[in-house]
Amino acid sequence: MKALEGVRILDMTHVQSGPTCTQLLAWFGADVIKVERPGIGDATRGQLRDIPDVDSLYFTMLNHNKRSITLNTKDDKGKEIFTRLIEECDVMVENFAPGALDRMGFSWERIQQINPRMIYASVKGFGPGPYSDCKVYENVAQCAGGGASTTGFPDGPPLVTGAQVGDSGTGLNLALGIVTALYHREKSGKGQRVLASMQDGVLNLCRVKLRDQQRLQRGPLTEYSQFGEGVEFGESTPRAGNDSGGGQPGRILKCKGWETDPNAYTYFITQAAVWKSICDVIGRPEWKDDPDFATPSQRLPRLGEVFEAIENWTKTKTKYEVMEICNPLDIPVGPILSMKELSEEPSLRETGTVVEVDHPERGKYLTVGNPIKLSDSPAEVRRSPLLGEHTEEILREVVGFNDDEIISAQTVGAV
Ligand code: CAO
Repeated sequence: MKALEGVRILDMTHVQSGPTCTQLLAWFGADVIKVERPGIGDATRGQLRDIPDVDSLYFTMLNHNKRSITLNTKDDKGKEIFTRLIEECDVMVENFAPGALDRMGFSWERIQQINPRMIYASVKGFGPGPYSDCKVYENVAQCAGGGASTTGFPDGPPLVTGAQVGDSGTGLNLALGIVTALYHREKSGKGQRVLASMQDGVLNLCRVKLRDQQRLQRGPLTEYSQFGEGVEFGESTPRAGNDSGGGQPGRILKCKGWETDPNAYTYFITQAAVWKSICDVIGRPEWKDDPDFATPSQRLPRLGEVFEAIENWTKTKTKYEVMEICNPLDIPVGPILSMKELSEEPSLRETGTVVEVDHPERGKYLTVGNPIKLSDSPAEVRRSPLLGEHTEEILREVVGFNDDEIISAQTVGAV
């Protein structure tokens, strides 16, 4: 039995943030019923298509283990079916533009009347406040949540990151909110409203940058490279390039082959505890006792010189050789892995983090499996549903319709 078996989710999500949340719940065993507009479906089915007329990888990789019902929730008959689904489900999840469900006639008050045990969970771009009405996509959230202003190099423009911290990150927050509310319902018997805003989610992940904002008022941030370079600090947390976020200085350094391979780099952390080993490895044993380099505070103004010496060594090794030499000495390093390398890495296939899935229309493709592993509830990744693939099954099983009622709903275009 899976951890969330018996939990039924009414999934009104689309695009990325909401679907990542409900996909996770489905992997944990919940029955996720994805509601989509008849004939249209989730917009991502047709976005960034690599094969004509076949659900895109964008869609398939975000909607595994779900069932799909098509339902026009603006039509009278559709509203009646939707009401029955609210009665029968434990959780409703949505990430429409603000107010969309209210406009359909399903406000939180109405949902509570229909099913007081319902947990109603939403992703929105912003929480209550001046921007609560705005539509938001990933990069907007990264910019509004502090990610972009603190990413990039100090002399360059703000940058967004490839990690989808606004969408998938907020999806994770919402999933946690939902299981917490389910746990609370066990005791209270009542559902509740769960809201995860993308701005809040990104800011939460930028916590250390708000820490630095406050430290800045008491003096320069000595672990930032710009300190050693004599560049003055401004009023807000600056972009730190590839500086390590913590108190252990680190940078991305070139490795053998960097001239032709854009990912022949390693991250290298000069952790204080292993400084002497670092000096030996890079051929600078004299730095162990040099009053300019022996302690972390002596090194901080000279990080440029330190990392130049380390890079002169890493450039003679591949990123994997750097790992092989440094790991046994407890020197924290990490190769810069490309998507190609990650997709081919056998250990990720073995743990189910990278999974090959078979789809009836597109054939085999790779996806990222459940990043959270439960010992008694392993995730099995099943393909995403075709549009409306389970409409009749759900109308019969969950809504309780007979053949005539199904035909009648089809005839009026409600499903
Ligand atoms: N039956 C009938 N109508 C349906 C329906 C159904 N089954 N499913 C959706 N609709 C309707 C909605 O009710 C809405 O209609 P109204 O505008 O008349 O109320 C309409 O379809 C479109 O919904 P939307 O405004 O949410 O969609 P959009 O493509 O214009 O905006 C997005 C997309 C993501 C910008 C917006 O949904 C949003 O800001 N969501 C919240 C933040 C979020 O999750 N962003 C991350 C997205 S991933 O990058």
